[in-house]
Amino acid sequence: MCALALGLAGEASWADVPPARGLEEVSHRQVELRGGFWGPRLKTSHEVTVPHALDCLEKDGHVTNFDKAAGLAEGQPSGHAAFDSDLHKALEGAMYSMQHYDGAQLRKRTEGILDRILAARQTDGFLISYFIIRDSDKRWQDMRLMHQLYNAGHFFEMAVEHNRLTGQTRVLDAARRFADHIDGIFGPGKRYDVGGHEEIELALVKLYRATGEKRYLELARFFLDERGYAHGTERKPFDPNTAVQKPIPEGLSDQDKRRESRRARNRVRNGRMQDHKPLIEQDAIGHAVRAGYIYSAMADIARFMDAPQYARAVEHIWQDMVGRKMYITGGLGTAQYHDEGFGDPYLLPNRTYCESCAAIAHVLWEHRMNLLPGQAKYADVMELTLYNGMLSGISIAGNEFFYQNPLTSKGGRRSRWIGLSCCPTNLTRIIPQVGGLAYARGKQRVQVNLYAAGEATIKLDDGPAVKLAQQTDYPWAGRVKLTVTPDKPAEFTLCLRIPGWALGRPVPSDLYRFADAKAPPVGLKVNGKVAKAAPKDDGYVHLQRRWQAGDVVELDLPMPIRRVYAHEKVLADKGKVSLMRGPVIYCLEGIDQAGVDVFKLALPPDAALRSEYRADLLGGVTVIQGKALADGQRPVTLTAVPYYAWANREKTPMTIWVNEPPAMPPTDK
Ligand code: FUB
Ligand code: ZN
Repeated sequence: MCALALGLAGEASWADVPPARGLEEVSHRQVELRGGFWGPRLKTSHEVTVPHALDCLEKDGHVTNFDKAAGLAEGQPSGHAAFDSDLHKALEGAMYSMQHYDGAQLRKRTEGILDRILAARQTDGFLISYFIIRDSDKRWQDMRLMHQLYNAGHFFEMAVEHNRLTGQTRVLDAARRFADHIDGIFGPGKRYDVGGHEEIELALVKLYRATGEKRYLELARFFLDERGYAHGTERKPFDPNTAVQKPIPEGLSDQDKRRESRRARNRVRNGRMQDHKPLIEQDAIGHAVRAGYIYSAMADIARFMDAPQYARAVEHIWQDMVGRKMYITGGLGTAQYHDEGFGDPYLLPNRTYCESCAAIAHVLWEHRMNLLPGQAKYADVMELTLYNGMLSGISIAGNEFFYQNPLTSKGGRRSRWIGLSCCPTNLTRIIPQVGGLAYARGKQRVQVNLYAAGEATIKLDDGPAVKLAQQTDYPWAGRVKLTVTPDKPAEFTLCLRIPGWALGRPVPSDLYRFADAKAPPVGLKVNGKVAKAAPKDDGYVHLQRRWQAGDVVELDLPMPIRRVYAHEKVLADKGKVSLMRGPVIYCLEGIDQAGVDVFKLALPPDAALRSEYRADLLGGVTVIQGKALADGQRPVTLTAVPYYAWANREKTPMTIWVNEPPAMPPTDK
């Protein structure tokens, strides 16, 4: 166990800025996930994903871009204007990872890269390699397209994590200088504008929390408040009828024509950038990565400022998303409008977009939603997205990635790397953070959101430091043993999330439902004595007592195999069923169906299904098997594997939604 991670000293690196509302998070630094499902994944991330990401980024010129910007190398910038952000994300992932695993060599490597980044700093604090090398006079032009604030946001997030890992301030200071520079340009009475790709907003909240500097929080709020208004020197409501439409010039090359038409589309601000009207009037709309980040920031601002309008607005958006626009995997974004974004309500085609970054942004958003009012329904969706739509983005070996995560495919193969590597680098930083999603704390309250083998240390305000050890095979089995060890006997409430799936609901809306909503009873014991497992309205069982070292809580969440149906308005899933067990969504892969076409397989509603843990398969998974019909009549055995694990063997077709023939009428005998 890494002493650094469980020491409480690390928490002191947050400035003293408690949230105005809601709960506090328990940082990943206080949680060690060892063994079980996540332990090996964190280890793979540290040993394989992080070094692989840094290798690819170095090879693709992300680091030399900074050398060029520092005047230490010649040439034009490599890649897209957002290239810096990818490097910052991978470095951030390395920082998280080094909190949990020994990283002497990695530390040397990352510090070396940081030296090269910092060497490119401009005297005014500006630090984006692309604009230092070229277009220096256009630094703050074309804000819809050029990702300036997005790059800055990822730099700030990485700098905060570097500070938390090392205690050093050199990177954090550079982030502050850059944030001060931005704050000098944008804001009330200065320039009214916003970036086309949100991210800086949530990063500024982090920077505020790390430094205590209120201006950063106010700037984050400014960028929220300004969305949906005409920008320039004054603030006026956006009127789509007066949007400037410049004709595309004649005689351009195809590539330039494409770029210009993209620019024209972005000038006519549609919902793609959540900038067509004020955020507090919006539904879930537009590019799903940008959306997840700005919704996260809305929840943050509602938590750290007096801004109940953002709490109301983000809840409205959440209802729209979870009730009409989310895939059963927690994935978001259909590409209906060619914008990597949300489609119309209930329009959820299975050959779809569902970008890995969108799933990650979704996880981060649900985490913040959970902290706001402390309700389990958000952790339900966070868990669903983590185990399914997010995890499918990365191979089990940790070095291949999906950008898109469709629910059906003729055969998929993850890529070793992707040029604009938003998804691989985002996956590099989300896996080592998972421990930080598992708990939350409030006044005299410890909240368990995720069941995962490992140990956490949670310091309650004016209360004890509580060690919580979880022993569990979750998500393959629903038994969880929690050993509670406060450093002194103390009264507090241990809140255990009873997942929606254990109560007969796959999601907290009517977008998906189980064929049979009856749920077997949840078991609960405290020190061997049966306790009531009924959750309160917030979705948690509240165990309030005087806790002493060595108290043991045993939770038993039965995990029957569930058949899931989509809302009848989701035409793509009509006549189809999917399988879920615990929080895991299953799929059929051709390789497991002995020559039977997965798209022609049919699973009768009354077919018996059984589950079996297979240690030898796909890194250890529970598979589901049952009798199905091939070509409408031939009985065959169907084998379903967890969706996240698809495309880790040879390339074969895959589907989550399986045809379901009508039930056979009972025969007279
Ligand atoms: O533009 C930066 C990132 O690249 C976006 O978040 C992704 O959708 C991809 O387009
Ligand atoms: Zn991405």
